[in-house]
Amino acid sequence: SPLIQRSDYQAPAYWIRTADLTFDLDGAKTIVASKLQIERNTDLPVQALRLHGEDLNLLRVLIDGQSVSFRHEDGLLVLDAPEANSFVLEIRNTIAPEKNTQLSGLYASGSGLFTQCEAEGFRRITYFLDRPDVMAVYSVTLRADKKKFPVLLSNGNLVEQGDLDAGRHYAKWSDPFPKPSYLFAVVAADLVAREQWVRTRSGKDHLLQIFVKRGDLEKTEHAMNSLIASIVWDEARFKLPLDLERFMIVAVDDFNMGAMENKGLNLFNTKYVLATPATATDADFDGIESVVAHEYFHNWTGNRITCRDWFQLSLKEGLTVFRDQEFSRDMTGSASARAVCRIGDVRRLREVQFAEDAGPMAHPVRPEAYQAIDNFYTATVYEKGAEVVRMMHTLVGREGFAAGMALYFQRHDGQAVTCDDFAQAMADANPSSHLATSLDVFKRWYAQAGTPRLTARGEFNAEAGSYTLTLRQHSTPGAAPQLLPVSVALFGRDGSAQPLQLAHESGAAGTERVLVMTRAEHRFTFTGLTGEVVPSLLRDFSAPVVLDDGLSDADLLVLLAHDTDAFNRWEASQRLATSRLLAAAASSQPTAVDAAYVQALRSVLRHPDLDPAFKDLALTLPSARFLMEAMEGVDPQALHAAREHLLDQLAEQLHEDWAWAWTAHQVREGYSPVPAQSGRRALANLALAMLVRDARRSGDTVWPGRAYQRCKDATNMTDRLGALTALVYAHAELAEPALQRFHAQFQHDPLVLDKWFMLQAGAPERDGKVFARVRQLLQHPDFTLNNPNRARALLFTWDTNPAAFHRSDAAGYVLWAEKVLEMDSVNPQLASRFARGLDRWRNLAETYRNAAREAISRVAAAPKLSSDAREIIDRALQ
Ligand code: BAL
Ligand code: ZN
Repeated sequence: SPLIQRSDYQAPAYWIRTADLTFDLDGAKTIVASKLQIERNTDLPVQALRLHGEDLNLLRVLIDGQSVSFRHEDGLLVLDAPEANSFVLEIRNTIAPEKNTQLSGLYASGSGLFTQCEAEGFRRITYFLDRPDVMAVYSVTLRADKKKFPVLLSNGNLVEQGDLDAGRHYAKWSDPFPKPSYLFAVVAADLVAREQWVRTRSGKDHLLQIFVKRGDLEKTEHAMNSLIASIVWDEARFKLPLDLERFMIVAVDDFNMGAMENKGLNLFNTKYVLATPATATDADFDGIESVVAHEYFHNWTGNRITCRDWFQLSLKEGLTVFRDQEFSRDMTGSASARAVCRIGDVRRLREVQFAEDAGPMAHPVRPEAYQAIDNFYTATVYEKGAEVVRMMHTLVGREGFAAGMALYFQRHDGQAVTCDDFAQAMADANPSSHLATSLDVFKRWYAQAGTPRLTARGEFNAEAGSYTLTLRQHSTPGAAPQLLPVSVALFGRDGSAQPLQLAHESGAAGTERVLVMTRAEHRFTFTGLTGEVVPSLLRDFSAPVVLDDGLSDADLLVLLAHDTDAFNRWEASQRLATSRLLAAAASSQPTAVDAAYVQALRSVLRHPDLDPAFKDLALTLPSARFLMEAMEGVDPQALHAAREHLLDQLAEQLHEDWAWAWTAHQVREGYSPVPAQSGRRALANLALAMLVRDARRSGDTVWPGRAYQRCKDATNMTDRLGALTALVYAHAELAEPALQRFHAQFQHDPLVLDKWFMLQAGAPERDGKVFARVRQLLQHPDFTLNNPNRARALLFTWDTNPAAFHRSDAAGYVLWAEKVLEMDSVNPQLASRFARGLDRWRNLAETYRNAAREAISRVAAAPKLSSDAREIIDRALQ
């Protein structure tokens, strides 16, 4: 496929004003009749009408009731320009949903039919101008067998329904809001709904519905509560009300994404809808809350104002991720739980997005070119995009940001716009902010790929009582300096926060402030200091950069003990761990851990005031994925061995402390997925994992026995899975019987079975056992590549498990190549995601690198490869 360039954007030659669609729904053959009111775009020269279409069987084409000639060119249906500037185009075609294993367009899942149209799935339903800047008003008639498909849904409002001959029935839906085709949706299935009426501030009543399979209704309470909370929050924080009479969520088993924000009819991966304490973990409950919110928030940021073209994807995704992150933080109800959310977000950003930005798929938040747009639903567009919005928020403040949002909607409601339009509205609403005065510099965040590096060095002048901080940014080669908000505080060696008085300023000084960099180098001198200070920089991770602040262990221990910013306090724990792990991985001898570090961790664990959720994060070592990005020429086996060895030592030396932590953090009240409980469960589970690990050394049987007992009698999934994880990760003897029990107990619950696969594929490798298990599980009767959740649970977990994937005998890479090809023939979007498992192959040590190149080349040489996978593989080899 050709490369599509952002600079080639042209307005559409035709507009589609209304789309009147009729579906005769059937799994084997669905007939689609489309009647489109089209207007020529008179700003452009007269040209042929070119319609997108893919895997369609065309029956007829009429213009104003007359049949016309057409031709196929480059996958487009081409009609000579009609004489009239305004005309009606009628198309009739068929599609085969049951054969659609790609899960894009109209497809079958179980006994139902569902759609996924973003980004370019609508063209797999009928011929259309399938681009986001063409917005039409849709009316949809659905006809189907009533027994098989009792529920018939589409966007908007139900205007009519009734019975037809021969056991069939119909429903007519009409959506008053003009929308791009990617927001279109249809569902025909045997479903039941949880329903709830809500009244918004204007006094209007709205019907909320969550549709699921029979038997799953009791699992929808949390999703419904999350939806109601999202509606309330968006109206309170941004004055954005629900604009629909009816808001529907439908859960589907087979789904490529997490969920999809179709106007008024969100489709959701069951993973982000269904939860009960017995089947879902605390993390699952959080995931549901954030995805329900995310899709709901899209109704304004995405649907009311949409993207002009797919290069602007972050316009809606970065902004909506920022909104859902803010929502989740606001929902926690405490400062420390907010920080825990932030740490989780940054952890994902650094593990996934920083790696992406350093590899062959590196691209700016607003990409310049793509071959398959599906490949650009990335951590960069989503998570880095959200950081860009967060930096705006930092620069203009909470009120200023709300004003910028208001101006954005005032200017662009109902339009398809660009990232520039958003930034301009934010700047115009805050004219004296750094964002407005350095807007061009700020907008480099949209244009430049790569993670900037920030070097900070401080010098204390005892005589002057001053501290000079020099900040230097190093962008990737060829890139210009970016605007960086650097949040800073200074602590005395005793841990006391110091006033931040800049040399030229007068007036009262606070103890935290944001320094704004717009150039490569800045120098700031703070005065009025009485002693040496330790800088705390980039507080709350105020910019998505890699920081080199040159702090010593002694400095980091001050921050770990005293920093008032929980993020940087956590960061200190990670830095102390990282330097030790990198040194150990580089050494050929097992490295003994130092007492000062162990004591610091003990102090955190035993701290009377720190939140258990925070302790869990601070005592969890950085992941191998994170560490691999801090190294060059990575030997994944050596890194894994170093990490395991450090864990073993922490398990042994903190044994008494872990035992205390386990006992002290049991939750005795009834289950609720609130931070006050989930933090305790997380810390208790970490402690249990360490105790079972240590039993391997000591031969103790009590802790593995306790874990096994917990697997049997836990009253919630978080505790049950925590105990099972402890056994499996420690390769305990009791792991096998516990896994068998778990499978027997949950074999009829696909989402829980996914956890069973994931747990085994993600276990720390030991003597090749995990890899052997993955091979075995690929043959398991419950495994299939046709269900994306299941494929992800096993294969995507495995290919991010460093020592089980990166093997010195290359067998991991051989299996990877095999599975990329197999998956590609079923579901290219899924395959191209999986193919990214070797993105960072050039950063591996030589033997791994050579073997990885060979495996990628084998995929590249395959005679048939989808354009999705082709793009990933070609870029990997470039
Ligand atoms: N728009 C695709 C799914 C999501 O980001 O919500
Ligand atoms: Zn989204």
